[in-house]
Amino acid sequence: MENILITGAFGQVGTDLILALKENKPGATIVASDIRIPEKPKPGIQQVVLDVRDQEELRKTISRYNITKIYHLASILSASAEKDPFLAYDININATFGLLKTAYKEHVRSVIIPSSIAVYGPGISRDMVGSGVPTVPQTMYGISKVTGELLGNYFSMKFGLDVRGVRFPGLISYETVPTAGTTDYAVEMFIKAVEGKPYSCYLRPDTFLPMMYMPDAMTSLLMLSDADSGRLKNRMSYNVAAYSFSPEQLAAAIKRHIPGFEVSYNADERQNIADGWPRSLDSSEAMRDWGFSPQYTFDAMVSDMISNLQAIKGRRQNAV
Ligand code: AKB
Repeated sequence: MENILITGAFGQVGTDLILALKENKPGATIVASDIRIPEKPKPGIQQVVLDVRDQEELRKTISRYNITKIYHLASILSASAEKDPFLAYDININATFGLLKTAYKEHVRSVIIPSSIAVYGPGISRDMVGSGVPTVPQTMYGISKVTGELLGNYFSMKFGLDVRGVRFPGLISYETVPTAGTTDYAVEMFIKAVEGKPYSCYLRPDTFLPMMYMPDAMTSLLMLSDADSGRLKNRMSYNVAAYSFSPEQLAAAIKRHIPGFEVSYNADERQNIADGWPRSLDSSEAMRDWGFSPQYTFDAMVSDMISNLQAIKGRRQNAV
């Protein structure tokens, strides 16, 4: 039976991963750790306060729960990393190295570390970017994600620790509001539309970025984690994405459901980050090696997001 530790468990990906693991891995022990945990314990999981930089606390947690697998999600995302690159280096690089070292020493069987489209940098052709395209990022987040990939490969080769990773595009979800990335505008736009408020977008209207709906992102993580190791030609850097769109295309799609919705555009420093990232990804290796293909089209994602956010709003109104 698996005993699974999630770091950064109450962020955007972790919140959905807890739900996905509960559904797909019944019987597994799920230990959700984060620097801050919800006051009200979530049912069916263990909640642990853990600063991922504290290797001794990490070691104790692994040992106490006899952890067999770690999803290492604790990370400072792109926009926050540019505001505090030293903190980002510490959490994204130093703590990732510490986690891999501790996982190896404590005989954890496997570690999954999501990477990001941020590994790519300016100077490449930005369309249908494959995993073999050189990764020369100019942001601290991108540098840290490339380093995480390289460290994962190193620990796999040198120590036989089974480390795997996907390069995520922008992720769209309704469970948690992301606040530290460059692709977060998409979730913010949905939320404002459902609240009946206008939205001021921090990216130019024509900024194309690869994106994916969270249920597909969860499927990709679980499929990669369960994939036969012999089939993995590329351990740490599987591109996954579903579609690409720009803010103006998303606004138009939302307006088909909520006609009065208004969006204005005021690009800020996050535009520079987005301009260095791919416009679209080639995800064919994930399909070839472990059969991943996303289920949600752009239109299906937009409808599902709006109906889920409307349901959440309704529940909140009823609770008042
Ligand atoms: C971000 O915008 O920083 C993240 C990412 C693409 O990794 N969503």
